[in-house]
Amino acid sequence: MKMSFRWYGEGDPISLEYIRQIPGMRSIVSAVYDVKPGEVWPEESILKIKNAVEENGMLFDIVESVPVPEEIKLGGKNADALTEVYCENIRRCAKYGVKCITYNFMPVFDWTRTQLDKKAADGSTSLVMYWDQMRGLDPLVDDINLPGWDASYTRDEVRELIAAYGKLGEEGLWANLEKFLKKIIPVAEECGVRMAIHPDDPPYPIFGIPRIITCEENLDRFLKIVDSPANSLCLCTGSLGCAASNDVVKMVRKYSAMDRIAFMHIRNIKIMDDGSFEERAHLSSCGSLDVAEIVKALVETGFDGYVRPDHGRMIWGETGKPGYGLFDRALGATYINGLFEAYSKM
Ligand SMILES: [Mn+2]
Repeated sequence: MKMSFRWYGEGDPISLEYIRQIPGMRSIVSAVYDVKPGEVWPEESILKIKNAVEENGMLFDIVESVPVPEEIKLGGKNADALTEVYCENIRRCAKYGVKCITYNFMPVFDWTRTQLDKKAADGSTSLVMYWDQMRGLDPLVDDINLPGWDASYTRDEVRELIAAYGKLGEEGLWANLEKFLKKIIPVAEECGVRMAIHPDDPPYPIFGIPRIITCEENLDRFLKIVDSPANSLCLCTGSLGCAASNDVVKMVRKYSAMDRIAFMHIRNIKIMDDGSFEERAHLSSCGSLDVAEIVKALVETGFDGYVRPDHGRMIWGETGKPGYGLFDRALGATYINGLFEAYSKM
């Protein structure tokens, strides 16, 4: 297991000097943030991250994310040219030592939450999605501005995108994903990179927008499209786990035994009776997921990929990027390290 920590580059209020002090921290998960999706990453930007990370005694060998432009997901007229750019970014990352690249195939918006700073009884805050805050919203009518959604789109652009995805449907999205994978995976294989797709978060359709990386049946289908370790999963326990129908421990055991998990995002969530969910501390007893059983499954299947503590709560008065403070993610890393050490020695 390779422990890692996400770092948002020089603009991140959490410094590499602090991250390196978390026991067992091996790798930094980062990306080039000064170019738009669909553009080639300047080599000097990749090298700059690598140098900063190595000066702090860690490795920059995992990227999250190289974003997939909407036009690729929609199969637009520039999809082929943009896929070429994507392949070039894989080659460039590999040139500077990157071994794993995470991405997602979520239409329009990445993760969806209704509040980023919900206060818990202990005074900590975390991200939540409450259905009573979601219901009744219609993105084709309302001026929706949920936290975490790309604010750079105008309301008309959002409407057009949602309409286009509605027309495309799930099977259309699968077809565009297949086309994309068949181009990028051979390139990844050639450069020794494992591509790791992040599941949809949450793993069900929202506002009628299709979502496909959601459940065991669909992950099986995804992995069969290109049957290669270069075509792998970023198994995010918190994303898959907020659908109660997903047996996350079973999925971890199965895909790790198949050597098709390149990257683990480990965090805990609490599912409420109506399907709403709250992000919680990593400890099994704090949420709906048995994090100990998840790590046990990884150890017993000889997991050798990357792990990072995913979102944390905001605690001890820390402010900053919701989900990405230092303190609770450091606690998460330490807890996960403890579980790995314990199960490895049993
Ligand atoms: Mn995740």
